[in-house]
Amino acid sequence: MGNDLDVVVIGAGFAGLYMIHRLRGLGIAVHGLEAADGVGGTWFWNRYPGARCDSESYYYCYAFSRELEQEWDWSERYPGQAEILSYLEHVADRFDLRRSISFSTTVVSASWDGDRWVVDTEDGARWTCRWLVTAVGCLSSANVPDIPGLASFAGTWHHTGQWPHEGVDVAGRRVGVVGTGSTGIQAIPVLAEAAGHLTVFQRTANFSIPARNAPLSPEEAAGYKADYAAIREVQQASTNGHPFVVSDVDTLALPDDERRALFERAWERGGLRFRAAVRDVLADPAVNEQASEFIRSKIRSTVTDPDVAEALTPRDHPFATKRPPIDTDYFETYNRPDVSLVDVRADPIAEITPGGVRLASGAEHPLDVLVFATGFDALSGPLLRLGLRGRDGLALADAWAEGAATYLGLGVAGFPNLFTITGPGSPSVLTNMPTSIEQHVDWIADVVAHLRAHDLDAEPTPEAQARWADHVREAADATLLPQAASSWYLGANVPGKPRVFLPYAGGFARYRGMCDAEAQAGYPGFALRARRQVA
Ligand code: N01
Repeated sequence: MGNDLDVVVIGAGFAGLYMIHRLRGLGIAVHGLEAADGVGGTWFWNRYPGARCDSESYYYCYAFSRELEQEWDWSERYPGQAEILSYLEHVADRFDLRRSISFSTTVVSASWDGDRWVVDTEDGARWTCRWLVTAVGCLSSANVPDIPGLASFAGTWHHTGQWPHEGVDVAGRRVGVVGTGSTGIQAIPVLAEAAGHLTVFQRTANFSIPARNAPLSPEEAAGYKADYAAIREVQQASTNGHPFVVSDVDTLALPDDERRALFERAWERGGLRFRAAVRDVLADPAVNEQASEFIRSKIRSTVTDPDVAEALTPRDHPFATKRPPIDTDYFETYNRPDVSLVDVRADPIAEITPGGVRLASGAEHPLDVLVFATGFDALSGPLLRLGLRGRDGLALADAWAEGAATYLGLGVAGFPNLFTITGPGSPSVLTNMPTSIEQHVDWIADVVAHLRAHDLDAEPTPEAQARWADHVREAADATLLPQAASSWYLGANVPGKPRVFLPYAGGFARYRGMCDAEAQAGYPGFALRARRQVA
């Protein structure tokens, strides 16, 4: 294998694996570069206790192979990290993908030299290619808060997204968790089971819906397999890539008892389906407040100490304007005598000491293990750390100084022949990721085949990119999503990051239609240039 290729794909998670498979099927010379020593992406790195998918197993998987769909057996309603990793390892073997991937190979820079991409890796190797495809995930750049004194901590600390493969021994120890997003909410009940004492440092109370995880019965699994064609159709026509039909019931018009019964049924069913059970929940503040108040009432009735219940009750953002977590016994965990909640909005963390955490008030919390469930530099972060330089040496960090801007989330003006799977400005994190990934991969495979057939280079025009930025903003503003001021959707969780609403909130089906129209019209949003003839 030479290092000069048609396409280099960076990353070997859901996106990279399928991209390699698709391009190989078109007879295109492709190779993947992966920092980890195995496939899996998110599911390789996120091995924290309780790591599990919030989408249900029967649709958190590839749809491109009918055989794969029928062969693979999921064991639970929501697949755990280890099971998803096994699935992706199976995919890599079944489609013989490993021979097209270099593992333990971290990209440190990639530059367009006027003719090709030149990709340098940490091990000193150099790769060149005509098209560069990023498959680096949206949530792969860990955000560890810059808290004074962390280096002095005498215990061990870990970010959930970089969890040691050998695990962390918390048995009988004093464990602290910073962060109550989806990750913290999954990890806290599991850590509490093993730890001697668990202290949760909460800055923002969060809404959460019970997952209602359970083993998948053989009958359920067989039913899904028999229904896959219909399931996939609903996903493709949906707003979020989930196979749920959003309710058409006007909850504002319902009598109180009927509305409560509707919410109760959705609560009992659990999971992200709760959101779909409430029409207009992200469009109408009055509807949202009904759903928010219902969840608040559940927190009050679950948590026995009224002060703790109040501290856990979200009041600063409408339900689902931050990515809604789903949980197993999250609120119940605060009834344990060995779990304490510390409100670090009222009394912020001042420093980490050798012995634990000290708050602004001077209160000390002694700890042996500190867990940062503090999220990620989302969507733009994984791309920025690749060291990308486009035409005339333009650095991506400079191009995005005012915030990430793309055309359709698929490419960036000034960066020829670069395609970004689930990049900023695409529906990505607002959807079921494998569904969005497959749509992007198929679209990119088609455009690469087109460019190759016609010997063209392509990059988004600045005009198309500016129009798309306006549309992404309008789509977000048509919802309640921007109301969550501290949301990572806005980049608000990373100090200094420009506040731009990053994912496209206009809906998956609508977005897919726009991508298809772009291709059918011959890519009018891209400047297509005949290849420079190299002597
Ligand atoms: O990260 P987050 P996450 N001091 O950014 C707090 C996906 N996911 O890893 O809200 C104190 O949501 C921060 O507080 P605040 C899913 O898309 C998927 O939990 O900024 N606290 C917040 O509570 C999800 O949305 C699955 O005030 C600090 C928390 O840390 C996304 O990943 C499972 C702090 C971060 O929450 C990210 O979720 C898990 C500080 N300095 C995650 N800095 C599955 O489907 C941050 N916080 C499997």
